[in-house]
Amino acid sequence: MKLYYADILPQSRYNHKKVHLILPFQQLLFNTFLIRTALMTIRNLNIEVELIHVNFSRGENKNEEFLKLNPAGQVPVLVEDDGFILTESRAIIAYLVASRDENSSLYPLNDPIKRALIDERLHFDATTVFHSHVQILHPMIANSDPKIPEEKKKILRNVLSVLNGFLDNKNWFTGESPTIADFSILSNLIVILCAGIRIESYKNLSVWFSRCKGLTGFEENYKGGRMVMELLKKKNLPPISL
Ligand SMILES: N[C@@H](CCC(=O)N[C@@H](CS)C(=O)NCC(=O)O)C(=O)O
Repeated sequence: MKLYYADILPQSRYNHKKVHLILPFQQLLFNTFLIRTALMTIRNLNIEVELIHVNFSRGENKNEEFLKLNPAGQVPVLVEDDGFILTESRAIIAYLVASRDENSSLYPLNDPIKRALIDERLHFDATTVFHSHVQILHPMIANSDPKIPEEKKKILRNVLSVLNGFLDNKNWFTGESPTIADFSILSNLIVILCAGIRIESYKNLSVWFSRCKGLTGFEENYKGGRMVMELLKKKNLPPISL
């Protein structure tokens, strides 16, 4: 199995020696956390993967060979040894669990309701959590402008409240054990935290985040998120306050 990915820091992460890539700022925030979610799932399933670096700055994600794998020209792309190709990070993590450990509580195949709740959270993450921070960070970094319109802050505060509510009386987003929904939301939340946003007032979310520190692959994921902090500093932008 191979995983096509892109990285953005000059030094290698994920033990891949060939990673020497700095992407334009506009791409940066969209880039890494989807890969981190796929990797966290891979680490938790303890499966082997060959990481294949795609160099965006050389247009490798738009060349003919890559577009055969993903016509959208995006990573991550998963390629199985038998030629099966899969794109979309959340589809990839669900497939990884289903194909490698059908009894895993990370995405229980034999429990349609639990699985549906995990899918519900994954869709909320993809459609709502993702945009709530990208719509703030992307223009801020691209324009080196610290001003954030109040309505954008309100959207993000609301998303954090909703996430906090999802965790009422629960240790994890869909119950008493972590699932791929937690992995996916965690990668987004790491971006939010590394941008300087405080979540202490969202009690459930804050406690959940501390709990996540015990997950396999947490450190690697968090390390990837710190580039947001580095970027804000590099551009002389203050930490975001909501
Ligand atoms: N919905 C897709 C989004 C994939 C995506 O945005 N990938 C970024 C990097 S993480 C990318 O390849 N960007 C390059 C481009 O869009 O040209 C997913 O969840 O996998």
